[in-house]
Parts: sequence; structure tokens; C-alpha cells
Amino acid sequence: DDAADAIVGNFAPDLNVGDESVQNNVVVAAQPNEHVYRGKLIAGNKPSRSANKKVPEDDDKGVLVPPSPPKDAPGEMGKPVVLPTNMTVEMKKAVDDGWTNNAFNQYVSDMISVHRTLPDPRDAWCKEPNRYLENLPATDVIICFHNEAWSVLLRTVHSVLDRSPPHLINEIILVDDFSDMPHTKQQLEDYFSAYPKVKILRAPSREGLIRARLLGARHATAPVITYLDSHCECTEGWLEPLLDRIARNSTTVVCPVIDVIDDTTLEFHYRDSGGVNVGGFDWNLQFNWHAVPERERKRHKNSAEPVYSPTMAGGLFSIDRKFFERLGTYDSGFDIWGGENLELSFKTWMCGGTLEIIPCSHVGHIFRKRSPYKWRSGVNVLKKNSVRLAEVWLDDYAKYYYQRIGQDKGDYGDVSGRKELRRNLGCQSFKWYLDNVYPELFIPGDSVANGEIANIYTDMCLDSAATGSEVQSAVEPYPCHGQGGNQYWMLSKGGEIRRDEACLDYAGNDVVLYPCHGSKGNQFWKYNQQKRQIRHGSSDKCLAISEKKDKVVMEECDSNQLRQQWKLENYDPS
Ligand code: LR7
Ligand code: MN
Repeated sequence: DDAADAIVGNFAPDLNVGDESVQNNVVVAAQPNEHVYRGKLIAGNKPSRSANKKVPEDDDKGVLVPPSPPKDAPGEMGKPVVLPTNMTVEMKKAVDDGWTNNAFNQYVSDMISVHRTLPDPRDAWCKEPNRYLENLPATDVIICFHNEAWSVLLRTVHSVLDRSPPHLINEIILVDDFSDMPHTKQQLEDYFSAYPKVKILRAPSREGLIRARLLGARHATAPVITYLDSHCECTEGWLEPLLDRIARNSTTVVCPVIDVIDDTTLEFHYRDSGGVNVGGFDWNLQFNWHAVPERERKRHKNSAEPVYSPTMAGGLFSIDRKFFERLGTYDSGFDIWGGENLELSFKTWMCGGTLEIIPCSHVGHIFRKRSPYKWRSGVNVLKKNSVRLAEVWLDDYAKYYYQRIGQDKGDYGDVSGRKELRRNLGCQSFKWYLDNVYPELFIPGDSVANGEIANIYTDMCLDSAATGSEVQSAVEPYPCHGQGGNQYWMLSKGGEIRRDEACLDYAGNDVVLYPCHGSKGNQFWKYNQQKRQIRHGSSDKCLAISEKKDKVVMEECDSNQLRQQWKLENYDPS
């Protein structure tokens, strides 16, 4: 019952559900005064219990003027902060603790002003006069967190206050999902008491990010709801282009471009509109990124125009509050993390809305390599969420996900209410969504075989933990386990042996996985069911297991060689 199997991709945390070592890793309570502020102190970073804390002051127009850090302070203009290599033992420990507790470099974050400046990532197109409607609706910004680092949380909130037109921010609703770090308690209230727009809600027990978001939504009053993760930085002009789309059509759900804040140096990297990606997913029900497809590029004159996206990453978006409610917000049966991003994406498209990425709007996010916080023990939370999602929204296509989890749906609770919601909304079918919104997605039903590829001689299966986003990773023999996962493959009609966007590829050396290119060549394979051989197109060699049974290799074809004989699950060439 390990969700780690299900999580792939460079955006997803490394989840170790039920793993003792990780559970013992529960964020150790940091003492802000001795622990969180060891870096060079910048005005505004230090939490203050006293009355004379530094707060923004009104200028004569009544606009808040944030304290501005010196230009050469660490991290200004989004520059990287690199720690010295000759750290003292104490400093080294502080840096390590920061990593352990947060899965990013908290020490470096603490050195950077919570009001730091960032580069302006917008195209000229975005700044043309009258680009946006004059009367934009205001938004509530909901930020949920579970044990977020102090400086990172504050920087998220300040980036909203410092870089949004005040009249467009109704409230910032912080939802504390039962954190247990001291700085998330009274200290947080004290700090934000100077900021009347900031409201703090406390979940009475650990809800997970989805129900925490629902708690926030119940307190929202503005016409638009904007969600952000608790480790973001909004850039200049981020908000207007989002609200503009909703003002024009309240069924448009909009996401900013998510820029990368480096987990080690906190450098802010932005991508210009030419490099914008859209969201997709694979049959493991994992979100992934793609280049803007050709059909979508043709729809635009300028690359800064809003782009249709089949899915959203999940954390950063704006939605009309009434439309969100009409869509039935989120499935409150989703726990901790995952699935809600695809749920909202599917139903937005299937139930009358559109989902767009707005290249004029940029928000940075700290991408982590693992999940630093505690999940639930004894349940595969992500699988449970994904099964609920598949049951309600995927129709017949749910079977492709179930193949990936070895047909083991587990106990996913009651979804009748969610099915009823879908019926009442009169939504389109999932087939409609795939045909019209995501025609690029490879459908396992379009393959001639799917499941394991087992070597007859050894009872070993082709196995790889890699994903389409990892280039050139090896494929290895591993005892067949019948659970799908890393041993699930499809033979496409075009002769690819693939899983999602990764294709078996042979260029004369190792047999590797490589992003599918669709032009046969090194990715073209032919299965001969009588001879049980898998013959490679461009080399005319046969796939085999090495004599030591430890490698997948290519050999001259020999019909007497048992090491070259394979059985493809569900093979049906008709
Ligand atoms: O139990 C929890 N309670 C919480 O309040 C677990 C998490 N949280 C908070 C947490 O503090 C954070 O602010 O929820 C937020 C998201 O958790 P992360 O940052 O650990 O997750 P992530 O950034 O890897 O997750 C992405 O996918 C999630 C799926 O459920 C959510 O949709 C996240 O919002 C989403 N993040 C983004 O879309 C940012 C871009 C990442 C990409 C791609
Ligand atoms: Mn996040």
C-alpha cells in the first residue's frame, strides 16, 4: 500500500505512505527565534510579538507601501542565494534541518526578504493599453497550509498584497490544516493582525488540502476565488489577466503560468510565453505537462494569448465562486493530496466551462522532490482519491486506470452523491472530453496488447520505473508481479511498446525508454506470436534476456533461443 509506486514525474513529491522513517520525519517543531531566523535578518522577516512591529504604511492615496529591502539583499530580483561551502557545524545542521522539515532550503528562504523583488516576466502584449476590462471582479485568495515554513508563508502572502491592486483583493484566507509548528499558532495571528485583509482559519483536525480548500471556500464572499499553494510568489500584474477572463465569461477557469522557484537557491526562473506548457494526464491518473499542441497554437496570433489546457496542475487558479459551487466544488471524500486537480479539470470541460492557462499571469512555486509532511498510515490515499475520480468521471475509460493498479480498487467509500451531481449537471461524456479537449492522449484500447511482457524462459518481466519525462532510462528484467505499475506496457497499432509517453527505444546500445516520437525507426517493434519473438524494426534484432538474466539485450534473431521468447498479455492483433 505504497503511494510511491503511483507517483511519477518531476513535479510530484516522493510519497512514502506508511513508511516509518518518513512518519518519524514529521516536521519537528521549529523554534522560530533560535531556528527559523538564523540567516542574515532582513527587516520584516522576524515575527514580532510587540506592538511596534514594522508594517506597511498608507501613502497619501491610501495605498499600502511595503517596506522595500535594499537592492543588494539576498535573493532580490529573484536571484539565487548560494550558501558558502565552509559552513560551521551549527550552520550546516541548521541547513540540514531546514531541508528535512520542508523538502526545500528553508535556511536560504529565511535569508531572503519576505518582500523581495522579482523580475517582470510579462510579454509586451500583456501590457498594451486596454488589454483588460476596467471593472474587474474582486477575489478572495485562499491559501491552505500544513506546517509551512514561516518565511515562505509570509512571502506568499506579501507577494499577493504587494503586487495586486488593493481593490481587487477582498480577503486573503489562510487555512491552517492542523499544523503543529509553533510559528503557525498565535505568532501567525499576531503578525497578521496588522493586515486587516488577512483572515486565519484553523481546521479542527488534519483535513488534507482538499477539505482545507473547501473550508476556505465556505468563508469566501468575493465573486472570484483564487487558490494558491503556501510557497508561492506572485509577480507584477499576475492578477488582472486572470480576473479579466472570468469577467468576460464566468465559466472560464484560469491558471497562471507556474514559474519555478528553485528548491535549493530560491532563484526565481520564469518562462516566457513561447515556453508555456499545458496540462495533461496519463492513465495512472497523474498530471503532466506538454508543449502547446499545434491545433491550439494555430488558434492564436500572439503566444501571450490565453491557451486552452486539458487539465490544471491544481494549486494555482482562479474561478468564479458561483460557477465553482455549481460544479459541486471538490469531492470532499478526497483526502490529503491528489486527484482534485483532475476532478476540477474534467468537470470544468465536461460540464460547460473552459480551462485556460494565461501566459500574461505568472506565479512562482517551490517545486519539491518529496512530500515533507505526514500522510495517513495504512491507506494509499492517492489511490483512493484516484479511484473515486475514475468511478465518477471516467465512464468506460476507468478500466485503463484499473489495469494500472492491478484491478485492486480497494475501499474507496461512497461516490453516489458525486455521480448524482454529474447527472444533475448534465455533463458530457468522458469520450467527448477526450475527443474534443485532449485528442493527443494515447488510448490503451487502441493498442494490440496491454499488460505485462513476460520472458518465457525466466519468468521475468520487462520493468521500468521511469516515466515519459525521463529521457533514456534503462529497461530491466524483474520477476513478474502481475500488479501493472512498472510492468504495464502497451503495444500500439503503430508498433510502439509504450507506457504513457515513454517508448521502448533501441539505438544500438542499451534498450531504453525514450519519449515517444511516433516516427517508427528505433521505436518500431513487431511481435510474432508463433515464434514469440519481438523483432526490432531498424536493427532487425530480437529482444532477449541476457545469459546472466540480469539485462534486457538485443541479439541476432534465433527461433531456437528461449531467451528471445516473450508472452504479451492481452495480445489481440485483430
Ligand atoms: O494535508 C495537507 N494539507 C495542506 O494544507 C497537505 C498539503 N496541504 C497544503 C500544502 O501546505 C500546500 O500549500 O496544500 C498545498 C499543496 O501541497 P504541496 O505543495 O505539498 O503539493 P504539490 O505542490 O506537489 O501539489 C500539486 O498537486 C496537488 C494535488 O493534490 C495540489 O493540487 C497542489 O495544489 C498542486 N500544486 C501546484 O499545482 C503547484 C504547481 C505544481 C505542479 C505541477
Ligand atoms: Mn506546492
